[in-house]
Amino acid sequence: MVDMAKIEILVERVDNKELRFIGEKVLEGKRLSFEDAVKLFYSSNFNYVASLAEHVNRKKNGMFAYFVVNRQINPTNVCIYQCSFCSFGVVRSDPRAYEMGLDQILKKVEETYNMGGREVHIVGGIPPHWRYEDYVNLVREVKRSFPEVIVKAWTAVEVHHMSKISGKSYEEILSELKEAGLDALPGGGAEIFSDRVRKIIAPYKANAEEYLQVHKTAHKLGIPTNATMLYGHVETYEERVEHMERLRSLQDETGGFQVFIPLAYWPHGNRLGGRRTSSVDDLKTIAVARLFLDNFEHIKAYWVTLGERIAQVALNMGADDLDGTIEEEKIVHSAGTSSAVGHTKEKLIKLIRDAGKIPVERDTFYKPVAIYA
Ligand code: V47
Ligand code: SF4
Repeated sequence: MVDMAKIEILVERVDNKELRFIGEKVLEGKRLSFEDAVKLFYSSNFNYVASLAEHVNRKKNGMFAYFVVNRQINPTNVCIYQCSFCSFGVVRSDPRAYEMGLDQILKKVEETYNMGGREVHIVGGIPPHWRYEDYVNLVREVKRSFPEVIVKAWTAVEVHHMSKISGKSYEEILSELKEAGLDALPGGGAEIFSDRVRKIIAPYKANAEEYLQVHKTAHKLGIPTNATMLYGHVETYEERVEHMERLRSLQDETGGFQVFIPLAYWPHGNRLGGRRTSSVDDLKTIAVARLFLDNFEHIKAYWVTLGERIAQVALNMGADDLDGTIEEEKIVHSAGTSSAVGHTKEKLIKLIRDAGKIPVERDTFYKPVAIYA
């Protein structure tokens, strides 16, 4: 746990000139450069980086840490894109392929609603046979049946695909989805923006410019969105910072991002393979994100990819949010994560309290629903 009174002393006494310079910038509230963030990634002074990040987090969020009572629904795992890192998406003829009917989806939303759930997070594969109307109607039916539930649905990759199959612009599509009941866009599909990395891990789906353009259009229409970064595979530290820099620039323009979510790569059951990165790398990534993304209010420690214990530690190293109860996570579980598939609200409250923070149940837009002091 960081002793906040000692942060100035920590900066003053750090034995590396460059790190001291970065620390001084942080204490003065100045923006870090690309080079600063790369230096933090390469630094072996983990405690220093984490302490600075938690200093910034406490200035922004005090002792509060957020969670939401939500459910993830993945209507289908059939996907035409076959990204090499993904263990969830399969071709239609694969014996693991599934597709939920509307009744099944509505039943899941009803269960969530009856449990006091605030949010449904709906994303899936990109099936070859879905029409544009299928995406819009699903949102419409969920909202019509449960108007109080916040619908966070379809990644920028899905919106870009809708544009390809319908010939409509992002603006037309997002306006129609909004009219049907869409409240927010999740952050999935960003992966790593670098063309070099995308060629290896996701050559066919929406590219960086398209991802960012969808989010920019959503922000223009008043639809808040989240941003992710899948790290720990073939990317370099420089490519992670470049990714965050592009998000920071768009956030300067629009202010429409609510949270940044670093997603730790899990290597099982896919073509890319490799190994799971270290917990130190996970925590450093959270900390550098907190320090670099000065215009993002929230950094999520996604317990599904990090594991519950590292997510707890992250709440003291720059992160202020755990995501939610989720109920039924499929995407990262296909790739081998050892975390639970879902958690009760009580469990999330306990995880946050045991991390020394005050649990705040929130809605999708970070509006507090209850504080468990
Ligand atoms: O885009 C896929 C990632 C994402 C693997 O917006 C993998 O609030 C690790 O974006 N190892 C979907 N990750 C999940 C996502 C998300 C999750 C929670 C909250 C929000 C939000 C968004 O999962 C994909 C991809 O980046 N993913 N395969 C894997 N093997
Ligand atoms: Fe399909 Fe998404 Fe998996 Fe890529 S990451 S294969 S787009 S489900």
